[in-house]
Amino acid sequence: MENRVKGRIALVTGATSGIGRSCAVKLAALGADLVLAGRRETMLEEVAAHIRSAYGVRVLTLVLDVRDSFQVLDKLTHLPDEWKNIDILINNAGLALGTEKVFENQVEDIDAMVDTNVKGLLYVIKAVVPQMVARKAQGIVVNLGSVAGNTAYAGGAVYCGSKAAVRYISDGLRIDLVDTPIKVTNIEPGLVETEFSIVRYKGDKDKAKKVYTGIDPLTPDDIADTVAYICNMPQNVQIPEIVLTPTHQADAIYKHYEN
Ligand code: NDP
Ligand code: 8X3
Repeated sequence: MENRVKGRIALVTGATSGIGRSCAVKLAALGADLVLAGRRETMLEEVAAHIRSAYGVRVLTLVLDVRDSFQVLDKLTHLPDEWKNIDILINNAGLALGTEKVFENQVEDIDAMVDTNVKGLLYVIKAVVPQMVARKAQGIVVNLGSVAGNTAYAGGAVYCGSKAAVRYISDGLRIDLVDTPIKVTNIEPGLVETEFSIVRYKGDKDKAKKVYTGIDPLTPDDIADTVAYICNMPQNVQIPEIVLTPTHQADAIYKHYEN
């Protein structure tokens, strides 16, 4: 397959860990220059240092909380000239918090999920897509949805609702960009072993580990390979959505665990 990523500028949000980190490494391996964003500065610098030394591409780090609209718009619309033409946006920052019934969810958890997964994703789109449109770029927007956006499950109403929003925001964005060369994909993974469940269970690593034990989950590299595939498609091919699950997961609810 032709390499259509080399020399392009990619922004990855949530690049400090998991899927975002793997996407950053994969895109760098293909020769993209990277803008890496996340809140944890030390981890961001560690990822950037690894990528610079392993792949020799240019990397700019941005300590950024996507929930903060001012920060997102200010930092992403005032990039140095050599960075401002972002061609590929991997809109990945996101999280789940808690598994309570929806009427028992903590207010802070509701706010964090909606503010990050929905509003943060929209702020980043608002900051990045206009320059793609203005320069008639062959841009690519990849949003991280989830199988949770297609089927609600017990204890996941807010998270599932936020990922359903990502699905419809992706569809709406694709419609709004239909007269441009910009392509929009919603990736909808099932279980991927990352820090996701440690965050959801608020640091309880034993509980988090059980989510992935006995089911041979997807890895962040599986998602990064898919992102590379999407970005390498010829210009006439758009992939509106891709659902990926581990072999023993049928959808957001039906899963088979080996004992
Ligand atoms: P991780 O917890 O490993 O990574 C989440 C990333 O999001 C981190 O880099 C974190 O960085 C960043 N992030 C969280 N909140 C913010 C914020 N307010 N501002 C900026 N960055 C933020 O989880 P995953 O890699 O699994 O998750 C990545 C995406 O994939 C999420 O959108 C998630 O919903 C989605 N997804 C995950 C699946 C899974 O099973 N793991 C399946 C389907 C979708 P930092 O803390 O440094 O800010
Ligand atoms: C993450 C996948 O099934 O844990 O989006 O909600 S799941």
